[in-house]
Amino acid sequence: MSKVGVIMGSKSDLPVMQDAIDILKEFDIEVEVDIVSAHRTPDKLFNYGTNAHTRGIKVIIAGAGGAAHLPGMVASLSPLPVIGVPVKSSNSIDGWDSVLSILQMPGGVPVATVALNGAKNAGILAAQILGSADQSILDKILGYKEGLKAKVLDSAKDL
Ligand code: RP5
Repeated sequence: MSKVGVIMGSKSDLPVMQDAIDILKEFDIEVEVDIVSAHRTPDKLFNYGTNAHTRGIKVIIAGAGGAAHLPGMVASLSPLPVIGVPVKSSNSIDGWDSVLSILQMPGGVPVATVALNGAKNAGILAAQILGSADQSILDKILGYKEGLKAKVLDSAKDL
């Protein structure tokens, strides 16, 4: 079964990254969660980046804050698509540090960067990537979009 790897630089990122885990579980997608710090556990980062694709992970979601090098470094090591989540950590300069560290990747090493604290969208994007080759996941995405539409239409009924 296809898995999504969700990693974050610190356990302090978990309250934000939980949104990705929750939405993936809503789509019945298996999630492997780990803490991998680019700066504090560089060996673990290297092992994760070079091996994730060998154990059924198809997409990696990497969240980090501050000097957020985790998504980019994982992307440098892994052949898998990497989605980066800039986390607004407590000592951040309004989150711009996280956003720019993840966004401005050099040519050849893409990271699909979502909004600041946008872990939910990261989870949906990962599901969509898996869904492009898996009809049952694609059907769940279609259902999810129908739900979004219904909410908006319902909200307009009692204006
Ligand atoms: C980054 O530094 C982490 O991703 C986190 O967002 C931030 C703060 O980490 P802690 O000091 O809370 O462990 O590496």
